[in-house]
Amino acid sequence: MSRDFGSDFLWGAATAAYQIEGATTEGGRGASIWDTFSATPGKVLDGHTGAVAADHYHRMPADVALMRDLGLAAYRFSVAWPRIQPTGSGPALAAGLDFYSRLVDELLGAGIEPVLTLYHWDLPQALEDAGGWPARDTALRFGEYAALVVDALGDRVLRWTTLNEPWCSAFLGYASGVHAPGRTEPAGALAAAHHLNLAHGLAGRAVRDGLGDRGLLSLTLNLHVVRPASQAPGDLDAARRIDAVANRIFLEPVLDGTYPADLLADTAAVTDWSFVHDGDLEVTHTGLDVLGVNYYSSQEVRAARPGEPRSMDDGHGASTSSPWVGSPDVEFLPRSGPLTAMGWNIDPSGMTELLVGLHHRYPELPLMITENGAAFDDEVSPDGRVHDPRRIAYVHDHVAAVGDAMEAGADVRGYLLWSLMDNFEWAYGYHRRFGIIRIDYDTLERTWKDSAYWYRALISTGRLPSPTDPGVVPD
Ligand code: IFM
Repeated sequence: MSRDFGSDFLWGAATAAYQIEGATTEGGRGASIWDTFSATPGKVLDGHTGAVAADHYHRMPADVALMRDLGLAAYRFSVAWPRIQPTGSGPALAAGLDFYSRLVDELLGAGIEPVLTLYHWDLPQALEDAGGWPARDTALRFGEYAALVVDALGDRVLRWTTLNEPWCSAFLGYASGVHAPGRTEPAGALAAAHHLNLAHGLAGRAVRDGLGDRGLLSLTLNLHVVRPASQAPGDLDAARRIDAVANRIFLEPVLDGTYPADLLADTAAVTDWSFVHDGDLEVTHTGLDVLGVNYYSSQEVRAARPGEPRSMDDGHGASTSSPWVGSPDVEFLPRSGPLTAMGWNIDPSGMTELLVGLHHRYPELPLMITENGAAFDDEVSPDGRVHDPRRIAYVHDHVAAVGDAMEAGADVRGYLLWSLMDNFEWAYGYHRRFGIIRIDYDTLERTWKDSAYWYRALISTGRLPSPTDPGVVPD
């Protein structure tokens, strides 16, 4: 018997503005840090940028029709802040709001629930020029921006996510510098993390003020499943440190109204945390109606062995500056087993472990998988189809792992696959394909991969098909 997820379970797919929209100079849109970063030689593989991406800005109605054909019940997208406020402050631009308003109307017309993310990494460049996320003012501006979007779309959108993966914004953006804006300032990265938490709180207030009990407030985190290489005290401490600076640095201010004491101790040599002002933790402590969980792979860490070469296979790109602020002696062990095109290991048990762990720590908290999926080097076959059995197997095994967590008590409300379509994969440009729909970047043609037919079969029944079940494929 295949597993039945029930009729209330929300099946969908996810994307993000800069990764698919293109049209970066249209509708009055201002520049974002990713426009600047990707235009800087050496920052993105082969100099790729989001200028055209999947051209979703111009093809939106057809893309929503495609989602309807897939049978999606929900679609997670992000709003590009610089389309709404080109310089990150001031009144909303009508053209920007209009694009997302039309998207929401198309989705609702197709029977698809919009799941809106306010920030998926495209900070207006003008705000970066004024200090970026290490500057407190950026959080205040984000609260204002959130209120503008809530005001325009809150009559139709009920599911609001403030931030996507603030760990990446803070630590890849400001510590290792492999993401925009590419700064390498460990103390600034910790300040950025706090200001992102504050921004979440301010935007959360805007959502609650605008929608009251109708709205569902969420935050999406890329929580790290970090296992110690052994039970030796040093290795256990390595895992604890990474858990603090990757996971608890966001979970606790939002769900408990505190910062972890061990995190403050681990990072005391880097900063005194004086950027946390009186009253801030009341703002960050919003509680959540649902926590968004992004999970792709797991990691193994240990205390660095003096005199031995140090491995830093953390899956977040090479840099001479570590994203692991306050943890200079932690080593990330090389990954084993079949890897995805990102070099990430495939570990569905990590999904179950993560969800069950969250359930034990926060028993009342509903969870939603807001991203899970895999990049592989897909090819178009001579038959014109894209056969991607490894992606199907990956999604199959991870959805099963979600089911295992639910059986163990975790309150998981839905699964949003990353990604609906191939897109701009940040520092890797278009060289990594996560979509279940293939994008031909020369013609911008959309082609269903085998995984799209398979996922449609899953959605239409709410039951997990065998990974070898092709679904209903047209001749
Ligand atoms: O493409 C990204 C997405 O923007 C954020 N989460 C991880 C995905 C795959 O790397």
